[in-house]
Amino acid sequence: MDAVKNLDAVDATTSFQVKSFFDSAPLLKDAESISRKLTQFIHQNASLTGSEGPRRVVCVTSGGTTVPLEQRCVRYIDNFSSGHRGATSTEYFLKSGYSVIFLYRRGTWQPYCRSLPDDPLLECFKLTSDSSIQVLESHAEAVKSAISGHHDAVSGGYLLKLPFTTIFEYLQILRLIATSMKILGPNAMFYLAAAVSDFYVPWESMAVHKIQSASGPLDMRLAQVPKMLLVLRKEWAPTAFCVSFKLETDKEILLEKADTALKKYKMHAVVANELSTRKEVVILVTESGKVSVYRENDLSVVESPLIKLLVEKHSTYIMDPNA
Ligand code: 9Z3
Repeated sequence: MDAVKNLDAVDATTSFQVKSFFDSAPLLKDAESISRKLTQFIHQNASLTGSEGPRRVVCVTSGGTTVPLEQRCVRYIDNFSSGHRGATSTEYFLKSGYSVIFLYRRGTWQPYCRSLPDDPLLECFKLTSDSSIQVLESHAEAVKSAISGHHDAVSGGYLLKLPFTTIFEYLQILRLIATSMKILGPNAMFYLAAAVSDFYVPWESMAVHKIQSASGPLDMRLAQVPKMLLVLRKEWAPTAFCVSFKLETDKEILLEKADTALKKYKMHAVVANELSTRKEVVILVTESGKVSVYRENDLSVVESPLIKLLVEKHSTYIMDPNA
């Protein structure tokens, strides 16, 4: 019955494009080890119950995906995202009692590391005269809170971190996560803050070796990345609470685009943000309307009130997923 309903939801063209994308993507390295870690993490968390009911698990995606231009990749197209939104949101979800699967772009911001300088190893530590390592007093608090926050979350089994670089890795891992999270029913959430490429070069039509410049300007046709949000919502994780993000640089079209995403991809909420003000304000778009969410002051972050609101919306959803 479910399978019939699902086929109805995703049209044949999208299904075909999605299948071709995955069939032609380069094999995911470590797929077995990722699946093993996911199964263990999800089963362990599924067996935990707190005062609010079964423990909730959120998949937070963070950072931008790359699109390789060559199979032995020298050049690639990138999508802007520092990963600050995803890393900060992860901390607030953990604080709210969620467990987090953090799917992040290698080299981007990490949870609990926001107060550390750019090069923590070289800037926070010094060698003493007897060649032991010491934390500089100026960074001691930031280092302590990063180590203890991160250690508590990981060793407690509440935070699983999975890295990606390319669009191929991102979507293959997202599919593994989503299908593994099915057993959590409405206690699962997706918070899709990663900046995902809209266009890509299909693996089979990609140059194998470094593209040569001797032959003059480069003409290149990029294929469209199939719309995975609807597939996630309808097939991979049909009972999860799904939040996607809409990023624009032109604020005139932002809300209209967010509304379209909400309806077209059947999201439970869309977080609309403008590039230049993304750290100060976001707009939460749901079926019941639009709410502007501001950070409280220059020292606080917008993720604090945003996650609070989303946790409330998720609670309402858990009580009646079909409402
Ligand atoms: C976002 O809109 C995120 O809020 C940001 C966060 C990437 C702006 P930072 O990582 O920035 O803190 O530097 N993410 C989604 C961006 C995106 O690609 N959305 C697609 C779109 O707008 C839909 S999946 O079309």
